Amino acid sequence: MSKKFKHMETEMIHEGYDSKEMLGSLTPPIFQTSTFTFDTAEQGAARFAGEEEGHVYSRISNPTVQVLEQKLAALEKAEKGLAFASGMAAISAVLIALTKANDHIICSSGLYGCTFGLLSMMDEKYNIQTDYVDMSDVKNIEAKIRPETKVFYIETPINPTMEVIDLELVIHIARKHNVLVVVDNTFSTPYLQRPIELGADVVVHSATKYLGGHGDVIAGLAAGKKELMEQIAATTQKDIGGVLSPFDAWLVIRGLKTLPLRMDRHSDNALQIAEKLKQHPKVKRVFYPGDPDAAGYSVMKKQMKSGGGTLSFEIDGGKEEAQGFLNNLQFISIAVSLGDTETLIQHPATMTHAVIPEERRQEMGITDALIRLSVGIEAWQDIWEDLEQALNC
Ligand code: LCS
Repeated sequence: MSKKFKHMETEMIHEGYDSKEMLGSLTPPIFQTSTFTFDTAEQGAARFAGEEEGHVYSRISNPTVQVLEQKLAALEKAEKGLAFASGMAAISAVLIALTKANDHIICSSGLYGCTFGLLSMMDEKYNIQTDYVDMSDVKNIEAKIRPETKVFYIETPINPTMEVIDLELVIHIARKHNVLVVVDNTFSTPYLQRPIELGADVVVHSATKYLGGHGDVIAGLAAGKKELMEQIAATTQKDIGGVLSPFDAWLVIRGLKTLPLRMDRHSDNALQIAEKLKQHPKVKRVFYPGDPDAAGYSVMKKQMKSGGGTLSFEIDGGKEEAQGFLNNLQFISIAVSLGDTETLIQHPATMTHAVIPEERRQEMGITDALIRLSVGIEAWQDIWEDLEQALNC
């Protein structure tokens, strides 16, 4: 069902759900059931054969989860969405479905630590090799393309270095070489950036982050063309089975209603904090795509609504100084994850990206001095006050 609203703020709230179909319930009911009864044996057979529409079993489909899948498809301008038990369940289902043994993947020069872990495992088990490439130059990408190259896998902005990849450019190369493009849109959300409109084949999300937005759920999503998503649903989603529970889908649906409000505030706050950090003598470098002085600013302006709520910065010193600074904070929580209402801070080299071997981590720009800040929606002045006192300790 698509009501074709003109504005995303309205889509977030109304798409994918019709209260008239649910006894007038304003919010989607939570269908907390594992299975669905059939009127007759023949009806069960018809549903299994795909000859009759309807639910069978909640690992295959569930009405509450379906509302979220329809919402995501509408927001990402995709034909079909799928929900998973975590961002990693979504990413692994998509990448395993799109590749076979001995295929090749080209990835952005940085990415979330566990996605790096997944790609390393796929290499070890199935000889699916990944090249990590600086995608700012077309020549770097084309130099790595082989006949076995199946997928370009891109995070933009990249976790945690906040580098921005020019999607239009990379998608153009992919089309030329008949390669699929998968974009992890976790940091931007469809409110700020819609890769499928630019020609990407699949978008994946950790809905644990901004989409859920309240630090109370682990969830993943994927969206793309109907045929491709149906293939993923029928293979890796169904048979590996990392599906989302109805209650967790409901939490993400609730989170989505306020996503535009929260994202605007996250972005405004992050810009203020980036400006302040840049002026502090103990801060060596700040990485925030919304900063007009940032290397990726023009690409950000081209493909994103604003810079988003996450930034990183290098503190003067190394691991000891970074950890000391984190320990001096008073109300900002030391925690991984991002996109919550609360400001969260973490040390990627020893936390989210610790699984990446040191040499490669350095190549990715994840130094021991790098700190990642997920700027919450509190008053930015209070966030800055805490950061400043901790830097001055
Ligand atoms: N993609 C990105 C860009 C992520 O940052 C994460 C998690 C995932 C996928 C995986 O999602 P999950 O399975 O956790 O829902 N990133 C985390 C982070 O930076 N801190 O904690 C988790």
